Amino acid sequence: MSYNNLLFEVEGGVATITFNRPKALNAMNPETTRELKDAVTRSIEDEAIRVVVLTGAGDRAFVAGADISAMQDIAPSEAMRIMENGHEVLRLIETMPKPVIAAVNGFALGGGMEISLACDIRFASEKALFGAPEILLGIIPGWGGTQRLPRLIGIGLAKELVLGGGQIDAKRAYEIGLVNRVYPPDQLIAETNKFAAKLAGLPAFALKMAKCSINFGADASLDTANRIEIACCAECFSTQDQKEGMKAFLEKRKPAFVGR
Ligand code: CO8
Repeated sequence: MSYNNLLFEVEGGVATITFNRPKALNAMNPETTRELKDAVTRSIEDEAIRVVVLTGAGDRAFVAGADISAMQDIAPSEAMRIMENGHEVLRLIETMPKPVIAAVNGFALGGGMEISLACDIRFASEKALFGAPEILLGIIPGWGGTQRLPRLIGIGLAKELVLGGGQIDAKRAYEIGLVNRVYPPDQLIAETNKFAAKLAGLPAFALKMAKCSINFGADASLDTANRIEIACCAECFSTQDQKEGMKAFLEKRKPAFVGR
């Protein structure tokens, strides 16, 4: 599948998916959602891809939300379908067996912030702006914003953003734990790629198990979550990388991981 609204590049085990509708501040129309699902599926299936980076084209936006021009006159059933399609691809990103990093280079509003919330890690440019402006349009977040946002930053802060519809800058997003790191705009991609390359060199199966344990433990009781962790960690002992990692440590040398 070739893409009209995304760029898809792979280098050194890192796939970069770039939202590419800069004239509309990379707003997500239904075609972009379909393309994103395809690009994410490719990233899951291609063994050479170890890490995924999501970012936005241009210097203004990551994604300024769902495309409002495609929503104005739709029926509730069509709105539901758009939301279900969005949820499907965001859950795919969240649960895929490889790390996904959002490099938020500008506006991350509404559906744009929700996409970033489904990623494992968020790096932001000092120019990034986050918000849930749906309330100003007479709706509420529909791609997980009322669920993932409070889980990440807490119910009180999430309600401030969702009910108020305001925007926060990268500094505030960092203070409340919405983003992991903040960089000057011209360093965001280089720093993100540096971290992505580091992850691409780490044991792939252990990364998959770490993500799995955190994701599926998060909504479970502590006892159930601890059993999930035990099962995920035990599985790592089936890999060559576990043998190599421990052998290399004991031999005081750098490990040569093979990704299995
Ligand atoms: N949808 C469509 N077009 C957009 C969007 C958008 N979300 N955001 C920006 N654009 C377009 C503008 O219409 C404009 O196009 P044109 O040049 O043709 O007029 C172009 O991008 C540039 O935008 P502005 O001229 O407005 O630029 P400013 O610098 O003045 O403002 C803002 C930038 C503040 C980002 C402003 O564009 C804005 O407020 N955008 C809308 C943000 C928003 O409300 N996002 C949430 C949308 S709803 C949502 O995401 C819910 C998702 C899940 C529910 C799905 C339900 C079916």
